[in-house]
Amino acid sequence: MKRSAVPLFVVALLLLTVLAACAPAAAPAPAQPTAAPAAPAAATAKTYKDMTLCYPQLGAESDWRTANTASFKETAEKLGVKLIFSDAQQKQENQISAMRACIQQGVDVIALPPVVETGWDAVLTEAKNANIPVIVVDRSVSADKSLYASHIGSDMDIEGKRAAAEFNKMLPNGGNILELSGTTGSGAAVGRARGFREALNPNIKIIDSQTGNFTRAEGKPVMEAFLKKYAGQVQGVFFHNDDMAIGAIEAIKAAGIKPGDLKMVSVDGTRGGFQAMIDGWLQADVECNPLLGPQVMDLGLKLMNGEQIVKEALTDESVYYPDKAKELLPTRQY
Ligand code: GYE
Repeated sequence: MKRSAVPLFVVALLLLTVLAACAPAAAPAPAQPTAAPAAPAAATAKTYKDMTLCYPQLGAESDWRTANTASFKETAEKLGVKLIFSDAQQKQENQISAMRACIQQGVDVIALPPVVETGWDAVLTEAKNANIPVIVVDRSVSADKSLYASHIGSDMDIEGKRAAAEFNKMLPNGGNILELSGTTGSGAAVGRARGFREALNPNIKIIDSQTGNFTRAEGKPVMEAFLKKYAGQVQGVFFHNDDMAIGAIEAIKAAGIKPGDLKMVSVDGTRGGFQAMIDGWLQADVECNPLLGPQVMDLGLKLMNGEQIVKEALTDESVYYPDKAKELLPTRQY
């Protein structure tokens, strides 16, 4: 007998229709697109263009500082960061009021280059209470580490030790030296003086130490006074920065002293310092890098996105000498 003429696929189709009709009508298919989980929060990560960064610069006392300011301004411009910049003219109270204005404004991040180490607890607490992270830049603060997010800058103690090592090499039989130190109470001056004393050979005596406030204008008269007082009694001078060295060199020249008569070491490695090495005045210049803008803004963005950042980021630095000064000078960025 011949089988039914109804093709198999028609039977299958009929069966499917019956099954579909029997399915519970009260369960409409869920609307797929709206039921999908919301986009992950990472999609809203902040970018540099969202950042308002407060930089209450401590002053404009040196070429180092000028380069540091330029680094912040140029980096902000390049990245699209909104920078609130001020110049405290080396006065802590000005830095504190600039910080308070930034807290009031509700900035995203404050980067603080503290003129001195102490006296920051109150304003750092105010920033913390306002949930504004503070990155301490360049010099250090003595405040509790819980009051700021991170510190980025140079190891000033190591810089002092590097300078001492130069005198140890140049004065193997000992001698008397002078110190022209930076701003009293600043992390840079405290650290450099401490490291220097720790590493200096005991046969080398620091017979006097006076501040020149990191400026050329103050370095010169301090050196003049030194030369009047200690003429013929000293073999060297340690300068806490190049600007004071440059100011002092004017006084040294005026006193008829020739390059090399006094052994001199400075800190920073600015173009002016390089020129002083080329001219024979400085026998070594300990590097201190001011170009901190990119690293600070990178850390700031990480903080805005709730990422973990390092508590202490120290800059990698070295020592420059006269033999390479001429060749390197054109490549120096500050
Ligand atoms: O060495 C000096 C400047 O804090 C590292 O400050 C900075 C120092 C720098 O005035 O030139």
